[in-house]
Amino acid sequence: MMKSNTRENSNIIRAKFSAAMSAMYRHEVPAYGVLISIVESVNDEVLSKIGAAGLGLDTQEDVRRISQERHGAIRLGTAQELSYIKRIFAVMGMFPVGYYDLGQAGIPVHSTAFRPIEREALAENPFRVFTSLLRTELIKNKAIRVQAEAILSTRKIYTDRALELVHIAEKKGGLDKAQSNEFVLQVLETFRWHKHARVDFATYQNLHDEHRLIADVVSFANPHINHLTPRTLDIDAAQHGMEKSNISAKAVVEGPPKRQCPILLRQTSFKALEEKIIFADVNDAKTGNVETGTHTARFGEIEQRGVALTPKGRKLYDELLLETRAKVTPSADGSNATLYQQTLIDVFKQFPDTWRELHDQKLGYFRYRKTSKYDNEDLSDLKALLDSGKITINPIIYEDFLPVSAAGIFQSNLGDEEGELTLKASSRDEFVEALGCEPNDEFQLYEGIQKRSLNSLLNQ
Ligand code: OOG
Ligand code: NI
Repeated sequence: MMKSNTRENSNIIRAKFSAAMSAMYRHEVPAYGVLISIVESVNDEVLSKIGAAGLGLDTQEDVRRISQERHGAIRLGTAQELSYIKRIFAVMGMFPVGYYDLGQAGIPVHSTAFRPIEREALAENPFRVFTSLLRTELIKNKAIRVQAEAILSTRKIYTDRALELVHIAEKKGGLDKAQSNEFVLQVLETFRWHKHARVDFATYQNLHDEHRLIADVVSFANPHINHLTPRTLDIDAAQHGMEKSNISAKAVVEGPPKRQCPILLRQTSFKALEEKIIFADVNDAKTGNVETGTHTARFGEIEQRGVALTPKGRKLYDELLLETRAKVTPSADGSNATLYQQTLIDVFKQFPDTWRELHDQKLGYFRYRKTSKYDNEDLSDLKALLDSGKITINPIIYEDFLPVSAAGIFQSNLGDEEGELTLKASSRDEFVEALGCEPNDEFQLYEGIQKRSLNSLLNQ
């Protein structure tokens, strides 16, 4: 077989894609480049203080890759766009996981996360894309709804060549190196920012009056990537770094509080930029004037991840978050941010904060490793084996998203005046139909990793 025909591993295609997105976004949004340097210096400092071992980093993890992007986000307009993106991401080894109903928070989208699902693939390159689908049925004004759907139905967000390469990959079971390089460049076009809107000023205004997000999805020729998110080892330090660099940071860090044993996901972002756009009814025949306006959609975000929780752990997390928010609702202007953080810390004292408690109470997922003391023991009493140091545990990192946090990220980038929509109940079935399959269940994936690690003890 000729070497040039060798298939490129999907992990490599994903890594190339994530690097290409990063370069493009830094160029498009210079503040994002500043954010990356803040994250890099915070991470360097943490690593030099406590080292990779102190962080309990996965042994497969490459320290040099710590500050790289972990996720991005896009918002699609039609079922067909979603079903195509599923096929495009599959070529990169990314599959839909989870269903997020943002409607509950007054945001007219529902979402899934396309991500690698195998542990080895995650370790290779964990890049994922939070992918939302606009729910046009929520547009109250019927004429505008019909118009928005008509506008969306005529756009083509993927290049012909990108789709051709998807077909080739599906037929041949992959792409060769040259094809995969071309594929990455072609797919990048879908996420590029274009300052030319596809609609005129009046239409933009009408869409915007319904909801800012509706204008963001419908007015443009393609679903520009709206943020990228590198991983930080100390999100509180990075948040301070943003404030010091005059980057307008979101008022509160979303998710659980700072803890000894990090759980799930903590996130913060800088506010979306106001960018100049040019409307479609551009040239005034007499004056030659171009009708311009501004649009806010694109921002930067950072994240810090902890252990994945079991359904029992997740239930406790949801309850404690609710309890916190019943006491203090974080206001968009940040005026009660300190009180909110303090309340969060206090309420979360109810959440056990050692790995052993999280493990023993079945609140989190872990991988097991045998130590030199282990000698083919019976695995029925894991606690005894852990007590005697015959086996040890490592947290399995959470790879997904949190709906309340996601809503907070959306909202901080939409302006404070939103929340007008009265939303119908979620429509998971519709989303699944548009996607063309059931998304993977995140709990099953983590449980599978934990089980396999247990089984591999037997075979070691
Ligand atoms: C997605 C917001 C959600 C996250 O990290 O929770 C998200 C969007 O603004 O399109 O990315
Ligand atoms: Ni995000």
